Amino acid sequence: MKKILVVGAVGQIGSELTLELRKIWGNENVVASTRKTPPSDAVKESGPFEFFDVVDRSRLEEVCKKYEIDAIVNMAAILSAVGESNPMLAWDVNMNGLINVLEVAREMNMKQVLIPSSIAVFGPGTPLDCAPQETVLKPTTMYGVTKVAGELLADYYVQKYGLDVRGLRYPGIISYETLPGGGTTDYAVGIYFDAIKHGKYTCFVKEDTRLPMMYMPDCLKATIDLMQADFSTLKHHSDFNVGAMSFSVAEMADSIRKYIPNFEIEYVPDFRQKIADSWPDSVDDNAAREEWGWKPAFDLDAMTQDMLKNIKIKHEKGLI
Ligand code: AKB
Repeated sequence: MKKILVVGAVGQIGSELTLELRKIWGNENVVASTRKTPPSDAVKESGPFEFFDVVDRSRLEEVCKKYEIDAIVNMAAILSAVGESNPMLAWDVNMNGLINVLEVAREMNMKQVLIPSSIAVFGPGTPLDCAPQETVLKPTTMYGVTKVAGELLADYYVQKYGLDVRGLRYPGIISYETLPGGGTTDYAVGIYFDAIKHGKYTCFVKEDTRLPMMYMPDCLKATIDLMQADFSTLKHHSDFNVGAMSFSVAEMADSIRKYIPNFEIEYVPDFRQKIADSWPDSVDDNAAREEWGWKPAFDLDAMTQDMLKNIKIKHEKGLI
Protein backbone atom coordinates (compact mmCIF):
# COMPACT_ATOMS: atom_id res chain seq x y z
CA MET A 1 0.00 0.00 0.00
CA LYS A 2 1.09 3.52 -0.75
CA LYS A 3 -1.24 6.02 0.97
CA ILE A 4 -2.64 5.38 4.42
CA LEU A 5 -5.47 7.26 6.15
CA VAL A 6 -5.41 7.15 9.96
CA VAL A 7 -8.89 7.88 11.28
CA GLY A 8 -8.84 8.97 14.94
CA ALA A 9 -5.30 10.32 14.79
CA VAL A 10 -5.48 12.43 17.95
CA GLY A 11 -6.36 9.57 20.28
CA GLN A 12 -3.97 7.70 22.56
CA ILE A 13 -2.89 5.12 19.96
CA GLY A 14 -3.70 7.04 16.77
CA SER A 15 -1.44 10.01 17.60
CA GLU A 16 1.66 7.87 18.14
CA LEU A 17 0.81 5.37 15.40
CA THR A 18 0.52 8.17 12.81
CA LEU A 19 4.10 9.27 13.53
CA GLU A 20 5.42 5.69 13.39
CA LEU A 21 3.64 5.02 10.09
CA ARG A 22 5.08 8.26 8.66
CA LYS A 23 8.59 7.04 9.54
CA ILE A 24 7.98 3.88 7.48
CA TRP A 25 5.72 5.06 4.62
CA GLY A 26 6.88 8.69 4.39
CA ASN A 27 5.29 11.80 5.89
CA GLU A 28 3.23 12.74 2.83
CA ASN A 29 1.84 9.22 2.50
CA VAL A 30 0.12 9.02 5.88
CA VAL A 31 -2.91 11.28 6.20
CA ALA A 32 -4.07 11.93 9.76
CA SER A 33 -7.68 12.75 10.54
CA THR A 34 -9.96 13.46 13.45
CA ARG A 35 -13.46 14.69 14.22
CA LYS A 36 -12.74 17.99 15.97
CA THR A 37 -9.84 18.01 18.46
CA PRO A 38 -6.76 19.55 16.80
CA PRO A 39 -3.82 17.16 16.49
CA SER A 40 -0.51 17.42 18.36
CA ASP A 41 2.10 19.72 16.80
CA ALA A 42 4.14 16.66 15.89
CA VAL A 43 1.25 15.18 13.88
CA LYS A 44 0.18 18.53 12.40
CA GLU A 45 3.64 19.57 11.30
CA SER A 46 4.88 16.27 9.90
CA GLY A 47 2.23 15.52 7.26
CA PRO A 48 -1.28 15.97 5.86
CA PHE A 49 -4.22 16.38 8.19
CA GLU A 50 -8.02 16.53 7.69
CA PHE A 51 -10.98 17.15 9.97
CA PHE A 52 -14.02 14.89 9.46
CA ASP A 53 -16.33 12.61 11.36
CA VAL A 54 -16.06 8.92 10.47
CA VAL A 55 -19.87 8.63 10.64
CA ASP A 56 -20.02 11.10 7.71
CA ARG A 57 -19.51 8.68 4.85
CA SER A 58 -19.40 11.27 2.06
CA ARG A 59 -16.58 13.21 3.77
CA LEU A 60 -14.67 9.97 4.37
CA GLU A 61 -15.01 9.14 0.70
CA GLU A 62 -14.02 12.67 -0.35
CA VAL A 63 -10.83 12.56 1.74
CA CYS A 64 -9.94 9.07 0.47
CA LYS A 65 -10.35 10.23 -3.14
CA LYS A 66 -8.48 13.50 -2.57
CA TYR A 67 -5.36 11.68 -1.33
CA GLU A 68 -5.83 8.46 -3.38
CA ILE A 69 -5.89 6.47 -0.15
CA ASP A 70 -5.37 2.72 -0.53
CA ALA A 71 -5.35 1.69 3.16
CA ILE A 72 -7.32 2.84 6.20
CA VAL A 73 -6.38 2.43 9.86
CA ASN A 74 -9.56 3.10 11.83
CA MET A 75 -8.64 4.19 15.36
CA ALA A 76 -11.87 6.16 15.98
CA ALA A 77 -13.78 4.55 18.86
CA ILE A 78 -15.84 5.29 21.93
CA LEU A 79 -14.25 3.23 24.72
CA SER A 80 -15.84 1.16 27.48
CA ALA A 81 -16.48 3.71 30.25
CA VAL A 82 -17.77 6.55 28.04
CA GLY A 83 -19.70 3.96 26.05
CA GLU A 84 -21.63 2.99 29.18
CA SER A 85 -22.60 6.64 29.77
CA ASN A 86 -23.66 7.04 26.15
CA PRO A 87 -24.37 3.65 24.52
CA MET A 88 -25.98 5.15 21.41
CA LEU A 89 -22.90 7.27 20.71
CA ALA A 90 -20.74 4.14 21.12
CA TRP A 91 -22.94 2.27 18.66
CA ASP A 92 -22.92 5.15 16.17
CA VAL A 93 -19.16 5.77 16.11
CA ASN A 94 -18.04 2.16 16.54
CA MET A 95 -20.51 0.52 14.14
CA ASN A 96 -21.62 3.16 11.64
CA GLY A 97 -18.08 4.51 11.49
CA LEU A 98 -16.74 1.01 10.87
CA ILE A 99 -19.19 0.10 8.14
CA ASN A 100 -18.41 3.41 6.40
CA VAL A 101 -14.71 2.56 6.48
CA LEU A 102 -15.33 -0.96 5.15
CA GLU A 103 -17.70 0.18 2.41
CA VAL A 104 -15.45 2.99 1.17
CA ALA A 105 -12.49 0.59 1.22
CA ARG A 106 -14.48 -2.01 -0.73
CA GLU A 107 -15.73 0.46 -3.31
CA MET A 108 -12.28 1.93 -3.85
CA ASN A 109 -10.61 -1.51 -4.00
CA MET A 110 -8.27 -0.58 -1.19
CA LYS A 111 -5.32 -2.77 -0.35
CA GLN A 112 -5.87 -2.96 3.41
CA VAL A 113 -8.06 -1.95 6.36
CA LEU A 114 -6.88 -2.21 9.95
CA ILE A 115 -9.53 -2.14 12.63
CA PRO A 116 -8.67 -2.48 16.30
CA SER A 117 -10.62 -4.79 18.56
CA SER A 118 -10.21 -5.12 22.32
CA ILE A 119 -10.23 -7.43 25.33
CA ALA A 120 -13.69 -5.88 25.79
CA VAL A 121 -15.02 -8.61 23.45
CA PHE A 122 -14.76 -10.97 26.43
CA GLY A 123 -17.28 -11.28 29.22
CA PRO A 124 -19.04 -13.85 31.42
CA GLY A 125 -18.33 -17.34 30.14
CA THR A 126 -14.82 -16.48 28.90
CA PRO A 127 -12.12 -18.23 31.00
CA LEU A 128 -10.60 -15.46 33.16
CA ASP A 129 -7.12 -16.92 33.15
CA CYS A 130 -5.46 -16.85 29.72
CA ALA A 131 -8.57 -16.21 27.60
CA PRO A 132 -8.28 -18.46 24.53
CA GLN A 133 -8.26 -17.13 20.97
CA GLU A 134 -11.49 -18.99 20.24
CA THR A 135 -13.87 -18.68 23.17
CA VAL A 136 -17.22 -17.42 24.41
CA LEU A 137 -17.71 -13.74 23.43
CA LYS A 138 -20.58 -12.35 25.50
CA PRO A 139 -19.53 -8.84 26.56
CA THR A 140 -21.61 -6.82 29.00
CA THR A 141 -20.66 -3.33 27.70
CA MET A 142 -21.89 -1.57 24.56
CA TYR A 143 -18.21 -1.07 23.63
CA GLY A 144 -17.69 -4.83 23.84
CA VAL A 145 -20.85 -5.53 21.84
CA THR A 146 -19.61 -3.23 19.06
CA LYS A 147 -16.17 -4.84 19.11
CA VAL A 148 -17.60 -8.37 18.73
CA ALA A 149 -19.91 -7.16 15.95
CA GLY A 150 -16.96 -5.30 14.38
CA GLU A 151 -14.82 -8.44 14.31
CA LEU A 152 -17.66 -10.39 12.68
CA LEU A 153 -18.31 -7.63 10.17
CA ALA A 154 -14.63 -7.41 9.27
CA ASP A 155 -14.43 -11.17 8.74
CA TYR A 156 -17.56 -10.95 6.59
CA TYR A 157 -15.82 -8.43 4.30
CA VAL A 158 -12.82 -10.75 4.06
CA GLN A 159 -14.97 -13.76 3.08
CA LYS A 160 -17.58 -12.02 0.94
CA TYR A 161 -15.48 -9.43 -0.90
CA GLY A 162 -11.89 -10.60 -0.43
CA LEU A 163 -11.07 -7.28 1.26
CA ASP A 164 -7.87 -7.40 3.31
CA VAL A 165 -9.12 -6.53 6.80
CA ARG A 166 -6.98 -7.12 9.89
CA GLY A 167 -7.38 -6.38 13.55
CA LEU A 168 -6.10 -7.15 17.02
CA ARG A 169 -7.66 -7.25 20.46
CA TYR A 170 -5.78 -4.56 22.33
CA PRO A 171 -5.36 -4.98 26.06
CA GLY A 172 -5.12 -1.80 28.22
CA ILE A 173 -2.54 0.42 26.53
CA ILE A 174 -0.15 2.41 28.72
CA SER A 175 1.65 5.50 27.39
CA TYR A 176 2.90 8.94 28.39
CA GLU A 177 2.38 11.00 25.20
CA THR A 178 -1.41 11.17 24.80
CA LEU A 179 -3.82 10.32 27.60
CA PRO A 180 -6.43 7.64 26.94
CA GLY A 181 -10.00 8.87 26.80
CA GLY A 182 -12.82 7.09 28.56
CA GLY A 183 -11.62 3.52 29.01
CA THR A 184 -11.72 1.19 32.01
CA THR A 185 -7.97 0.56 31.86
CA ASP A 186 -7.21 4.31 32.12
CA TYR A 187 -6.18 3.81 35.79
CA ALA A 188 -3.01 2.12 34.56
CA VAL A 189 -1.97 5.41 32.93
CA GLY A 190 -3.36 7.79 35.56
CA ILE A 191 -1.40 6.04 38.33
CA TYR A 192 1.95 7.02 36.76
CA PHE A 193 0.98 10.65 36.09
CA ASP A 194 -0.32 11.12 39.63
CA ALA A 195 2.71 9.34 41.11
CA ILE A 196 4.97 11.99 39.53
CA LYS A 197 2.65 14.98 40.04
CA HIS A 198 1.29 14.26 43.54
CA GLY A 199 3.10 11.20 44.93
CA LYS A 200 -0.28 9.49 45.38
CA TYR A 201 -3.21 8.10 43.38
CA THR A 202 -6.87 7.38 44.01
CA CYS A 203 -7.74 4.29 41.99
CA PHE A 204 -11.25 3.61 40.66
CA VAL A 205 -10.81 -0.19 40.75
CA LYS A 206 -9.82 -2.47 43.65
CA GLU A 207 -6.20 -3.34 44.42
CA ASP A 208 -6.50 -6.97 43.29
CA THR A 209 -7.95 -6.01 39.86
CA ARG A 210 -5.75 -7.76 37.31
CA LEU A 211 -6.03 -7.08 33.58
CA PRO A 212 -3.95 -7.66 30.45
CA MET A 213 -1.85 -4.56 29.64
CA MET A 214 0.69 -3.43 27.06
CA TYR A 215 3.21 -0.58 26.84
CA MET A 216 2.84 1.74 23.84
CA PRO A 217 6.09 0.72 22.05
CA ASP A 218 4.80 -2.88 22.01
CA CYS A 219 1.36 -1.69 20.89
CA LEU A 220 2.87 0.19 17.93
CA LYS A 221 5.04 -2.81 17.06
CA ALA A 222 2.08 -5.22 17.22
CA THR A 223 -0.03 -2.96 15.01
CA ILE A 224 2.67 -2.41 12.39
CA ASP A 225 3.83 -6.05 12.42
CA LEU A 226 0.24 -7.15 11.74
CA MET A 227 -0.11 -4.54 8.97
CA GLN A 228 3.05 -5.88 7.33
CA ALA A 229 2.23 -9.58 7.71
CA ASP A 230 1.59 -11.64 4.58
CA PHE A 231 -2.22 -11.74 4.30
CA SER A 232 -2.19 -15.09 2.51
CA THR A 233 -0.61 -16.81 5.53
CA LEU A 234 -3.09 -15.43 8.09
CA LYS A 235 -5.66 -17.91 9.40
CA HIS A 236 -7.32 -15.29 11.62
CA HIS A 237 -7.99 -11.77 10.43
CA SER A 238 -9.62 -9.23 12.70
CA ASP A 239 -9.54 -10.82 16.13
CA PHE A 240 -5.97 -11.59 17.18
CA ASN A 241 -5.41 -11.83 20.95
CA VAL A 242 -2.19 -9.95 21.77
CA GLY A 243 -0.74 -10.23 25.26
CA ALA A 244 2.24 -8.52 26.83
CA MET A 245 1.86 -8.42 30.62
CA SER A 246 -0.74 -8.86 33.29
CA PHE A 247 -0.64 -7.38 36.81
CA SER A 248 -2.85 -6.20 39.64
CA VAL A 249 -3.05 -2.54 40.70
CA ALA A 250 -1.24 -3.47 43.94
CA GLU A 251 1.64 -4.88 41.86
CA MET A 252 1.77 -1.65 39.84
CA ALA A 253 1.96 0.35 43.07
CA ASP A 254 4.82 -1.89 44.28
CA SER A 255 6.63 -1.39 40.99
CA ILE A 256 6.27 2.42 41.30
CA ARG A 257 7.56 2.29 44.92
CA LYS A 258 10.88 0.91 43.63
CA TYR A 259 11.44 4.40 42.16
CA ILE A 260 9.17 6.56 44.38
CA PRO A 261 9.35 4.84 47.79
CA ASN A 262 6.75 7.12 49.43
CA PHE A 263 4.11 6.59 46.73
CA GLU A 264 0.64 6.20 48.26
CA ILE A 265 -2.50 4.69 46.76
CA GLU A 266 -6.12 4.49 47.92
CA TYR A 267 -8.96 2.57 46.34
CA VAL A 268 -12.39 4.04 45.63
CA PRO A 269 -14.03 1.61 43.16
CA ASP A 270 -16.78 2.99 40.90
CA PHE A 271 -18.90 1.59 38.03
CA ARG A 272 -15.75 0.68 36.11
CA GLN A 273 -14.99 -2.12 38.62
CA LYS A 274 -17.84 -4.18 37.16
CA ILE A 275 -16.47 -3.71 33.64
CA ALA A 276 -12.95 -4.67 34.74
CA ASP A 277 -14.31 -7.77 36.53
CA SER A 278 -15.99 -8.91 33.32
CA TRP A 279 -12.65 -9.02 31.43
CA PRO A 280 -10.01 -11.76 31.69
CA ASP A 281 -6.75 -11.42 33.65
CA SER A 282 -4.62 -12.48 30.70
CA VAL A 283 -4.95 -13.73 27.11
CA ASP A 284 -3.55 -16.60 25.07
CA ASP A 285 -1.85 -14.96 22.08
CA ASN A 286 -0.34 -18.03 20.45
CA ALA A 287 -2.22 -17.41 17.18
CA ALA A 288 -0.56 -13.97 16.85
CA ARG A 289 2.82 -15.45 17.76
CA GLU A 290 2.50 -18.28 15.24
CA GLU A 291 0.82 -16.43 12.36
CA TRP A 292 2.81 -13.17 12.32
CA GLY A 293 5.58 -13.56 14.88
CA TRP A 294 4.17 -11.40 17.70
CA LYS A 295 6.58 -10.98 20.65
CA PRO A 296 6.36 -8.20 23.25
CA ALA A 297 9.45 -6.54 24.73
CA PHE A 298 8.33 -4.71 27.88
CA ASP A 299 7.49 -6.15 31.31
CA LEU A 300 6.03 -4.22 34.27
CA ASP A 301 9.29 -2.94 35.76
CA ALA A 302 10.83 -1.94 32.42
CA MET A 303 7.63 -0.04 31.60
CA THR A 304 7.41 1.62 35.04
CA GLN A 305 10.97 2.88 34.75
CA ASP A 306 10.40 4.31 31.27
CA MET A 307 6.99 5.82 32.11
CA LEU A 308 8.25 7.57 35.25
CA LYS A 309 11.37 8.88 33.50
CA ASN A 310 9.38 10.40 30.64
CA ILE A 311 6.51 11.79 32.74
CA LYS A 312 9.09 13.40 35.07
CA ILE A 313 10.68 15.17 32.09
CA LYS A 314 7.25 16.48 30.99
CA HIS A 315 6.46 17.59 34.55
CA GLU A 316 9.77 19.42 34.92
CA LYS A 317 9.15 21.24 31.63
CA GLY A 318 5.71 22.31 32.91
CA LEU A 319 3.92 20.34 30.18
CA ILE A 320 1.72 18.45 32.61
C1 AKB B 1 -10.95 0.37 27.59
O1 AKB B 1 -10.58 0.27 28.77
O2 AKB B 1 -12.12 0.58 27.26
C2 AKB B 1 -9.92 0.20 26.50
C3 AKB B 1 -9.85 -1.19 26.01
C4 AKB B 1 -9.36 -2.27 26.89
O3 AKB B 1 -10.19 -1.45 24.89
N1 AKB B 1 -8.64 0.62 26.98
